Amino acid sequence: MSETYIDRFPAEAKVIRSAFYGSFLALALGGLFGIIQTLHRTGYYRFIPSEDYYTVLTAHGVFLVISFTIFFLVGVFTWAITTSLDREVEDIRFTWAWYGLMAIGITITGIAILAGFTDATDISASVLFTFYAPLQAHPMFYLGLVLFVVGTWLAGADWFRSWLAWKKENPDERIPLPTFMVLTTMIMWYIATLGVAVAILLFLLPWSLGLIDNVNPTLTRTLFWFFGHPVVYFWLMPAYMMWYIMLPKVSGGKLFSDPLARVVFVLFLVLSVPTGIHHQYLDPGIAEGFKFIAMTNTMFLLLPSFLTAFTVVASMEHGARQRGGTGYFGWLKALPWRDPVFAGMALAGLMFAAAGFSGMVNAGMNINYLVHNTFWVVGHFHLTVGTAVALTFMAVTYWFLPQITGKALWNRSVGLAQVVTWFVGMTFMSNAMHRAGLLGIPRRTAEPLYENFEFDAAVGSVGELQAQIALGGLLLSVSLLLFFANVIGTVLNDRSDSLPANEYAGTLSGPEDAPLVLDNLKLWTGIAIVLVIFAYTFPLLSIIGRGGLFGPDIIEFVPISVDTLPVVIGAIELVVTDALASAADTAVATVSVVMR
Ligand code: HAS
Ligand code: CU
Repeated sequence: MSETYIDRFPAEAKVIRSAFYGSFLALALGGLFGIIQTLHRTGYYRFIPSEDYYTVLTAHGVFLVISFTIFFLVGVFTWAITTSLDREVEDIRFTWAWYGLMAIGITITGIAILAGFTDATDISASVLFTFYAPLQAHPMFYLGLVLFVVGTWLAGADWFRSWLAWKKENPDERIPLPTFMVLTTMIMWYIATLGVAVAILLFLLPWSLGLIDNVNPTLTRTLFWFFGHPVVYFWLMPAYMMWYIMLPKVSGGKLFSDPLARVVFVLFLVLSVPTGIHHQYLDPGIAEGFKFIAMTNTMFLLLPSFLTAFTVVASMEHGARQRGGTGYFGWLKALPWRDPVFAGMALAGLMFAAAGFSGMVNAGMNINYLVHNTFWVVGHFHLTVGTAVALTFMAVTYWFLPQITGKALWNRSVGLAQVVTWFVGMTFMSNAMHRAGLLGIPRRTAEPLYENFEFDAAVGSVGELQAQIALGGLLLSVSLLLFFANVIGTVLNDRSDSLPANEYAGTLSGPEDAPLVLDNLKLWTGIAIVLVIFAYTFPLLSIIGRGGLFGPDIIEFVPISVDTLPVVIGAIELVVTDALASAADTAVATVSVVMR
């Protein structure tokens, strides 16, 4: 491989470009709404009526976490599949079809949201990206989301198809790592989106169309979070993919361990879904025992991120030492900090270490009561999806754009300034948001400082926190302007013939060191499904039993736990006995084989 991506795959480069441009358009719109609401909430500059705040917040959320992230990642995944299998897509018309479906879907949803700003039509969808009932959106909002998600399903089918075709020709080869990452992520996504598909198709859309009178809000919320937690890994896993296959290369070295990377993606596949109830610790209609199970699963789910921190930093250190770095920490200086691709990803990783910390706080059932629905949570997700993911995507854009356009990056220094500004802006904004949350300042409102109520800051003051949040928001906006200047400058450049080749990092310990079972996708899918069944069957049955399939929700008063707990304990007993029995069987069988 010594050619650029566009030389080798001109047709696919076109689709990826369209996906990226769609993604950047969403980023621009989402960013614009972001600065409007930062200035509004902090009281620095208000020009929208507070009634429009929910519309702004919905647009900010949906455009950024649904359109920006997912359009970008389908581009990256198409690149990863074609590059690592060294194979064109099976049918480029099919690829365009899923892209088209996604684009049409999100346009319909977007129009439904933006129509909320005008009284000229009844259409509106100010329901936030979580679209909890009883907030109701115009049917267009849900319909657009359905089309968008079906588009992503077809995209997954496209990538599976490529892999199966490749496998037929290479029956004895290991799945190339980037392809492995795409496939495991997509299986996770198929399982996760079942929850939101049921919530929309069975309940929210018919309700919004007037076909049914009620929904059960606890049920639709639970189905939302069935999807809403794993969706965060749908954003994260492509960023992790770039940390595994691109960061070591730009650091000047190789990936420390391919087998560990596979383990990480398998763990995400298996554990991402049965944890969603950790967003509902404060929901009354769910028994404490079920919340406890979700918490336990969440704590296990920290493992793949800890493994990632280890593997990725070890790979960076290897790169730094290849570049002449020495000492316990001195090697850090040998890293290519002036390269925006490297600096952006490394700073995103650094931020994610802090994000993981606030995630662990969220995940603790008892500490969650302190931070839930406060500004703390907003701080948390601006470090995760807003930095670990978004900053990684912006940084790798500086590598991808030349590959898919054949044009040199407009300006590397502007790129470097952009990633640093993002990091600094987010440091101000997120840190202050976390602190504001600890004071009890709520999220999701235009008027966070209630009248006749004093928020007591232990250190500093509420005014100082507001100032930091506004300053952070401004820096983020500047960073976005720099980003778009670079994208536009690059697109307007002439074609260049001195671009680097389309390559990703080699490995120190390669796939030959990974046990074969890791590539057994059927096995991991099976385990993932079983875990989901365990984590969700009883909570869902109990929610439906109490509130009815179509509402009207909570009939009894809360808290509930006593009557559902024996069922759970009974079920656990059954499973454990079963597991022990089959473990014993396997042991006997293995021993007899070994003895023979
Ligand atoms: Fe979260 C709420 C728990 C990760 C996103 N999360 C949210 C919401 C969003 C979100 C959007 O348990 C709000 C939803 C809403 O609107 O209500 N989250 C966790 C946990 C993790 C976690 C345990 N979240 C994410 C990621 C997200 C994301 C990733 C997006 C991409 N989160 C929660 C909980 C809530 C929640 C509760 C509900 C709160 C409530 O009450 O409402 C874990 O996955 C985190 C694990 C991470 C680590 C860090 C490992 C460190 C690494 C860095 C390596 C360093 C490098 C660089 C590479 C353990 C990998 C080195 C550089 C050098 C220079 C050396
Ligand atoms: Cu979560």
